[in-house]
Amino acid sequence: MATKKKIDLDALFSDTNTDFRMVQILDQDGNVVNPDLVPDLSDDELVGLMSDMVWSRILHERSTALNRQGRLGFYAPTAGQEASQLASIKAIEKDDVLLPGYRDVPQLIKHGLPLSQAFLWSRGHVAGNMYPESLKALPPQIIIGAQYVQAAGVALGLKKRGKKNVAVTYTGDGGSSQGDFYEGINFAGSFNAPAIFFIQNNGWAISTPRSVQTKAVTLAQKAVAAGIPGIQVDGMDPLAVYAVTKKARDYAVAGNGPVLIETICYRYGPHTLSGDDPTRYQPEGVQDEWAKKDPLIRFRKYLEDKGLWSQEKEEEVIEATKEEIKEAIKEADKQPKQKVSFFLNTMFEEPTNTIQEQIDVFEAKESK
Ligand SMILES: Cc1ncc(C[n+]2csc(CCOP(=O)(O)OP(=O)(O)O)c2C)c(N)n1
Repeated sequence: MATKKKIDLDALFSDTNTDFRMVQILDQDGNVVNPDLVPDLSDDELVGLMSDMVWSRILHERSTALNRQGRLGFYAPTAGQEASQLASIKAIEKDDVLLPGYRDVPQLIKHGLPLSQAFLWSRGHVAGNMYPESLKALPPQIIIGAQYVQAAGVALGLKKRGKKNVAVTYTGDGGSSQGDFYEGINFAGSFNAPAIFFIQNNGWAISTPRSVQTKAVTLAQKAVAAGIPGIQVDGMDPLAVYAVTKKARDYAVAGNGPVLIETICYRYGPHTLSGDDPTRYQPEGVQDEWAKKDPLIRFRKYLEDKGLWSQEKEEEVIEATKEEIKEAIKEADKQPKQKVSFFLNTMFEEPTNTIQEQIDVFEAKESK
């Protein structure tokens, strides 16, 4: 039997990389399979990462329930993608600029958006988009792929201002077929702009399976045409996602240009809660297969073996998260109902003539 070649991260970050093997550190049973790549995280940081993933799973469960009760609006499920989302944002600094997609609300909250505002965004309330000065992020993008072009621009801006920061953006496997995707990675590559582009490959773009998304064997290899590193990582493995993101950040901040990262992951349940039914397009048993690779299961096992995690600790995090959600909903409920005139008034610093006309019409209606 041929001996398996060891993965060398430095070689993968070479811009002539043609090795797109999936980087994995923890297998699905929580065993370390690539000891050389284990990131240098303290016990507290490891516990913090697990806590963030548990927090996100509970946020997902509560958001689903609140949506069903009519207390939230738009919601795109995140369960299954915790390692891809929370471990990547953990490797990002507060002054890095985040450009999320609609499924990336957990990263946005961890980057500094108050949870109550995330709920307002879900309800379509403009107040959900009024960010604190300290939050370096744009609101979640619904137009798939569009944030890639914006991220290239933001990254170039950071570079021109001499900042040691990166722009970070996420799209899905479907988004990686958009024109904006190619324009974004190409532009950022041309200008050596410090961007980290994530493709969270969860296997489906609504009902379109990955198999018909592209003939390319991996999505990471799309980086080759842009002349930038493309890395495929196990998106159910928090340690691998963290290690690769950290390395990508160091690489970009050092002036080498952007990196494309494909995380292989899965979303449990529907695309959004707006009527999608995955049982109509996903073969039976797929979800059960992915459940065995669950990021929480493998990381729990890894931390328990180290004596860093327990059932009691997990219960504590769950209770604290539920309390945090309860308080945030109360806070969101305090926001006055959105008037159309308020919405229009926040579109431009100075309303255009036609917007002003509409503001006048709605103000007159609203004052009755
Ligand atoms: C430009 C554009 N075309 C179509 C849509 C409708 N749409 C919303 S989500 C989606 C699928 C996206 O799938 P993927 O990029 O794989 O991300 P996922 O939702 O799986 O995270 C589509 C086609 C859109 N929002 N924007």
